[in-house]
Amino acid sequence: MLKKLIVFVFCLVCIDSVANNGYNLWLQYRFIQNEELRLNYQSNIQKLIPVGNTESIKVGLEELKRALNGMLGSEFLSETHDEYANTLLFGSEENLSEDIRIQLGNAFNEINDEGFIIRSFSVKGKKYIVISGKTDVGVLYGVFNFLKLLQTHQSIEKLNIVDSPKIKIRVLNHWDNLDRTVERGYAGFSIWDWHRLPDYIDPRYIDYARANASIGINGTVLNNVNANALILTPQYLEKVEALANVFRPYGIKVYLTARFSAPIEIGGLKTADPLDPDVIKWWQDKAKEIYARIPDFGGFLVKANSEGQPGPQNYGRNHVDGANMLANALDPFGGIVMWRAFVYSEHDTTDRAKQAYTEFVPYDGQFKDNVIIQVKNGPIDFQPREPFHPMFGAMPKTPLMMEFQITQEYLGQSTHSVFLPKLYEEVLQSDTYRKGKGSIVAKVIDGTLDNKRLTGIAGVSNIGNDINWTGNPMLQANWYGFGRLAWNPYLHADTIAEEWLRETFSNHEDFVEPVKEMMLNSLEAVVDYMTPLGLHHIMATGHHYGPGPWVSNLSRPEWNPVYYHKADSLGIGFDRTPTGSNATAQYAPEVASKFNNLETCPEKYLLWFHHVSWHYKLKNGETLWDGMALKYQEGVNQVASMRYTWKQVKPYVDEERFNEVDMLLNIQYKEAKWWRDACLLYFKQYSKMPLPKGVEKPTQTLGYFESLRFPFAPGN
Ligand code: GCV
Repeated sequence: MLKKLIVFVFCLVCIDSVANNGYNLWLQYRFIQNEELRLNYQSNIQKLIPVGNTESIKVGLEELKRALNGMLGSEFLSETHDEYANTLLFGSEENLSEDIRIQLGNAFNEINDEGFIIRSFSVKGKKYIVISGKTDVGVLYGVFNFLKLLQTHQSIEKLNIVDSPKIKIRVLNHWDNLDRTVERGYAGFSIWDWHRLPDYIDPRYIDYARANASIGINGTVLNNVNANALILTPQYLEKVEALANVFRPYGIKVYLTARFSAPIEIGGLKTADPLDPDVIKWWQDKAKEIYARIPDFGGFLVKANSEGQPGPQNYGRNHVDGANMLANALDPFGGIVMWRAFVYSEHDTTDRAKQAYTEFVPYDGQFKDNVIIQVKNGPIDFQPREPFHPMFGAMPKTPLMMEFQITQEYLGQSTHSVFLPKLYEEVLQSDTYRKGKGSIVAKVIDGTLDNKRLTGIAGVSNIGNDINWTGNPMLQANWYGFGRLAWNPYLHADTIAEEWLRETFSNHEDFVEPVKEMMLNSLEAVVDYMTPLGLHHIMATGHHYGPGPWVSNLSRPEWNPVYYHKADSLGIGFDRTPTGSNATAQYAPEVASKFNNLETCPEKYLLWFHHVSWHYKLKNGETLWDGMALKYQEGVNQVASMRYTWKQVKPYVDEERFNEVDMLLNIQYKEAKWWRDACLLYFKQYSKMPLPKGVEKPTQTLGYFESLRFPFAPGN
């Protein structure tokens, strides 16, 4: 007992004395206190043998040394180990000796070019752990996965892991501007120091690449989709080239957003008409120029004819004309075009939720092979909860890539601890019924539903130059989780949360279990205190920080929250059934009928699809008004319990990160109450019903909430 106590106190001292600002993300490589485990790892890895001499192998070796020294004690890997030492060997298939290759058997047939094999075996009394793949980048992914085993304290005695990414293009989208502001960024300024590039290579670029490679992200779109054409000038391409050179060993390709009007703005042409021969030639020459600098350049991401961005429609052309013209320019070099489907028009008076589908679905099958359409997860815009985008079930002949938002534009920004893999999982598991039951979105995205060759997934980055990268240590989990789901869209949020917690903070069960639960419940909490029961887009104007259900005076109808909630004296909600906008008709009949029918429509989407009376009876017997008010309260209660949980795990967390998360949870709690009070006071004007028992009384008036202004809210 005494011994246990001493060990416990020692542990506390260790944890507390190590300052941790979160910069190292999930690549903490903490010293393994458990001696038995540490000795076991040490005896299995006495010698490191890199096979091959490429940059990817070299960075793999550096990572292994850094990690093993951190976890197993400094410099335990002695150069003097004899040839019988147990060995960790890593290299690609073609560089392995025949003896080693034979041990890996047919495993190479089971992986793709980015996949890896980790296998342990003994030959003549000597133990081997071999990490291999078809390419050196595959090997690097294997190295990071091996290190994950160690970081999460798993056995390395009988290893036989064979794994490959299921999606080909796994990219972060940075909405970073050239002046280093970040659109919808809540973690400081852009990490791209354009002014000092190309000569100054910030070490952060390397750490960014390490972090991405560790979760299998293989591409980065460096600049904002609201694009500046200057990025395509030689002055900036030189800087882009420098970044591409840093990222290459880590398997990360660089992509750029292409401003459709660039031929005019930087090319001196009079038009950007995609069918104009001079415009076509301008883009072909631009592609040639880019590839001369960056031979593995990934391609372009394009936001066209959306929210004021220029596009082919400015010239009477369509999305196919625009995307295919750019695709033709990139094709000779193997580049792709990611063409965004986030479009809605002020001139279209139909439901905004229907517009992307209406505009794109007729073009199914008309895009070139190297075009992929990037579709947001839901039909409106990254709300705390949306049903899946109907386009995922409607374009069998066109590659569609998922766009998730990792940055929390509408989910409390970086002060609210929300674990987004829960949201991603919900979308990926949604059934489109396109080919009958089981046609889930994950199968559309990984291409298996329709045998697609080009597959992709994008996450709008939450990274900035804050020391902890994401402005809140808990939100690093969303970058991590996006990467893990991009690698394997069938993973469960539960698994991801657990891995991340073990790697990032502690393997102690008394830490992992409660904090995992807190993370897994955090999405429902934010949905409840912001937009329960299918409410959506009732955030304040512009910056989207805080509630604004009362806003009704913006120039475009679909920018106003009142457009979405439609509260009136009879009830609340947007009727998207056949009696209303009929947006449900864009889904497969099985899905449409489920959403149309009040009996079968999941209550989490109730007010997304239906306008119902304040007296409507929910499944639990409560009236809609009471149920809604109680949901708002439940969201607040959930944050209270998150705060409590966090306080309980103080002994397992370093002081710096503990305090930071603690303070942020306090802000979240305050803001959850703000959301509850402001929304309930506002909706109460229509329901004219009292707050049910159990819901706290607001301490401010509606007028007070309406008067709040945040002229310098970030990310706007
Ligand atoms: C980059 C929303 C955001 C915009 C963003 C846009 C998009 O409307 O508020 O900041 O612009 O989505 O995804 O293009």
